[in-house]
Amino acid sequence: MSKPQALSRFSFPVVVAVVALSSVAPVAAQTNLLVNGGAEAGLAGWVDPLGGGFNVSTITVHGGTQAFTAGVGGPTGAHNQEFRQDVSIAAMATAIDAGAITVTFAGFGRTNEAGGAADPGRVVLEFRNSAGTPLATYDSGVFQPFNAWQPFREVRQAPVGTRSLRVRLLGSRQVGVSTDCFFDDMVLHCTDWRLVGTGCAGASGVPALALASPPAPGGTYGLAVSSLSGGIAFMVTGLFAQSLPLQPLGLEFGPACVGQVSLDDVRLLAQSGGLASWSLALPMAGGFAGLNLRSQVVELSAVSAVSNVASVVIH
Ligand SMILES: [Ca+2]
Repeated sequence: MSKPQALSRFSFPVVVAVVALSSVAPVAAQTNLLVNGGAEAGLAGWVDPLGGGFNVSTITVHGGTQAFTAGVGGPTGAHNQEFRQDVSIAAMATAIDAGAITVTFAGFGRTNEAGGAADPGRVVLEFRNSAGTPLATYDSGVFQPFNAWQPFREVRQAPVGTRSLRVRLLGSRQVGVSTDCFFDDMVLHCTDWRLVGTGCAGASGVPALALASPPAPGGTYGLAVSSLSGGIAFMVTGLFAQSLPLQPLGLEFGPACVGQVSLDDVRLLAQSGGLASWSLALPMAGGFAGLNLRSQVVELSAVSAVSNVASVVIH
């Protein structure tokens, strides 16, 4: 009997052959939950709750041709300014309340100083519930050293009950007529990570996945693997789900063993004491936004096994 086409794709020689190929090609455009995070559309998407004025600079810019600046506004002398944007993530409520959503907020800010007078700039991210009450807050602190762009980046699990994210650009001055702090190239992402599907047992039980570091854009996504049994173990990562019974392959898989991930990226795992680790650097731009990245361990042994599946969607 000839082997079905779908099974030949998952045969052992093929698995071995693709071990050395290891990159999941970026195939989707970057999305950003923030509207106009880089000031290229002027002041669009943001509001000025204090009425203190907020401007766009075309001189002090990090990326593109414009950046936000508190700038000229309000009375001469001491003055506070704020520019903010609210992003609803209520559509992810179920995943948020299951602890599955991690928020990444990143960008660049700058505080200028002249003659001993600095105009401090900083950003705040609030995780707000349905009543608008902050449940958690990230504060970048004042951007420094002064007179140079400083990167900021926060990766944090959304607290249960979070329904919106408020990004606040804050500037203040003590003297003069201009608040010389700047903000540019800001991105906001939500990442949904969870375990799905079921594995099948090898000699040491069912291989299990756990989150080692969250899959934040611009960061390193890490998984920890346990309950391996000293065989040849691979992490299979793909962009599509499948349901492929493995027992017919004749590689000591039992009837409960199902391949649940497309074979876009396969890496051999070095294991010690039944444990292994795996990681994948995620791009900040042009990356995985909107895609479903799935990972599953396959271990070939006297009793072959597979793990459950780690599933990631970046919004
Ligand atoms: Ca810009």
